Amino acid sequence: MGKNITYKILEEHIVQGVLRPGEEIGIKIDQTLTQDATGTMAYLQFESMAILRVKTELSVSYIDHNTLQQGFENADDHKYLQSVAEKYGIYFSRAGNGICHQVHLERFSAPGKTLLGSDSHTPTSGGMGMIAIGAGGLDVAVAMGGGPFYLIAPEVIKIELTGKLRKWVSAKDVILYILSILSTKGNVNKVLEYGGEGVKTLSVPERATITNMGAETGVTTSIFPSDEITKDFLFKQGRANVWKSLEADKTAEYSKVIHVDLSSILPMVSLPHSPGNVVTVKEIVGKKVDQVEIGSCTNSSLRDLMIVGKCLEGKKIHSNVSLAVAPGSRQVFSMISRNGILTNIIDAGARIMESACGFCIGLGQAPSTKAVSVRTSNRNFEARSGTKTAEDYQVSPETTVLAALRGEFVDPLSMASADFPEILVPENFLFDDSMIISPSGKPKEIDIFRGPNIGEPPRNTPISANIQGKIGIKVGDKITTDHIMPAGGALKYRSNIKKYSEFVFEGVDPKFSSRACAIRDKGEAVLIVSGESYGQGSSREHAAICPMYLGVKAVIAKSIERIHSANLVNFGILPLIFVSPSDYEKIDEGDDIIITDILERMNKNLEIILTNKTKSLDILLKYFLSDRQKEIVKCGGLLNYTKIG
Ligand code: MIC
Ligand code: SF4
Repeated sequence: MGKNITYKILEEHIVQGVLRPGEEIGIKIDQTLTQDATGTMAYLQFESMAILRVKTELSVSYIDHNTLQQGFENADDHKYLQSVAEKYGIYFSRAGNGICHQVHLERFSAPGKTLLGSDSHTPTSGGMGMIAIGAGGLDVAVAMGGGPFYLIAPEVIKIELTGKLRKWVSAKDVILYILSILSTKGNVNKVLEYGGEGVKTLSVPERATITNMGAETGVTTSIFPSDEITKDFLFKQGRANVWKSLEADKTAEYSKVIHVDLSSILPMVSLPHSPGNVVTVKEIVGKKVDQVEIGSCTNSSLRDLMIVGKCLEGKKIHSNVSLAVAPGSRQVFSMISRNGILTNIIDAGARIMESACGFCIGLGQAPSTKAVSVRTSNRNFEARSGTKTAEDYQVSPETTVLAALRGEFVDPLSMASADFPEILVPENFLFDDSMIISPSGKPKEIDIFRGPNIGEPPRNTPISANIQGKIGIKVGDKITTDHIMPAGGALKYRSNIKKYSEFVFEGVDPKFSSRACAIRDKGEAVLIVSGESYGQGSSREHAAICPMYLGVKAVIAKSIERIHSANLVNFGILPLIFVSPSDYEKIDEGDDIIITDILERMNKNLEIILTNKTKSLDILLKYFLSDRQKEIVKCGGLLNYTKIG
């Protein structure tokens, strides 16, 4: 039997376990990336491992999230990260150099390698034929220390692409279409592997748009083959030496095949407030638009901004629309400034943002009350933009630019195909890595800079045999990590757990944090109850660390998403699942509960019994934990388990 690309790479990297779908395996990680919002914790954890130099082939620390610098905190964190990078052998991409995923694709990603990143959109590099996975910062710290990364050997779904996209339709529409099929839940421990003739019609940045937003389906990662197009992209980036061909065998097996005819894809949009809420743009034509934001790691490549700039040439944006454009990397920024495209964008009336996450993470550009904001980004959760009443619609660059010009949604397919701007792939990309600082040759001479915002990562205590406590909050389905740990203005407290913990569930129930503290301070455990797909979205381990700090000992849900579940385990919080989902109705906020004999039942692989003392009834709970994970939870988290620090 032939092999698919995913298993070819996994086979080359497996160091523990048996490579069979559903089994836990440990793999060697070749490259890591961190960004500043998750990076400070990751490096504090790395420091506590007392390792002199990273053991990966390549590790890069990016500054791209917290670049607003209102107050000293962000700038201090940047200095901390720079000094750690220089000391421990990590490349450091300075603020302004671009969004981690875009820069990594351009300058570092390499076919056939593994990449672990402390950001959920790390699969962007899957467009280059890598196994690129998002994880919590602690997992990345362990990988930097040379430890394996553990995952469930995935089921591989093939997305068989045929045909060619029509003019005015682009890669974003493809991934939105796939989201309309797969939705944002039920795809845990799967990989989307692209193949078929249609692959050859897509450039590497277009493939990366697709693998980037594959994250919203909840899969482990997405991957494209590495072919002549990959080779050409790498050549033009001055990196042809890292290219290797990577294809699935003709007889490769997949758990499922989804056929997508690119020529039949229509312009798509994800409606508020979920990326999976997808319809065709045609269905909302004429809807008035207040704000247009172009950028983010999904759609800020040279190709995307060239289309935008060409469409804006000699035109002015609609008087009711505020348009902001953030090029994904300094490379893109510099190239559009030299070829006149930036002039078109400026002259049309756009506001030019720095090459960073910015509006996508709610740092700046919050829309007006009840505004319709049209964005090229990947997450349109309620309030993520910074305005709770605003509605975020996610579309392709083509759809955004037409909305900016007309002040309303326009179906790009209503445009003449002759009017679609022809984009020539450049002969060469302009690469200048001077904003990427190499590690120091004299690490002993580097002193780590620590501002007052940096605090030690807190630890959990080993789990006790019985958990006695209260349900601190009961939430519904699809609770994202943005709900649990909001970003935006609070993002600057990422290195200060005590302060950041005050924001847990802020948009859902602003009293949660003080209520949880009160329960914790009485010596009781806090528990969270949730519906389906708890912890969707970002990889931020703060959605586990801060609840842990508030005394949360277990999350009880109908289902929990992959990265978040792993983060809970890493910080010693039990991820528990209702055996019978209807039991969700039998437990409420404020209920007094007790869970007995946890350790013994886990040792015997028995289901766990929760007694709801308030309602005088028992509820059966299960857990999907490997033996290794059980030990981690018992110890109170990965730091205790590995006896780090
Ligand atoms: C996001 O898009 O939500 C983020 C901000 O990039 C997060 C990481 C974080 O919360 O720091 C992610 O995607 O993992
Ligand atoms: Fe940054 Fe947005 Fe991409 Fe997250 S999704 S890495 S916030 S650009």
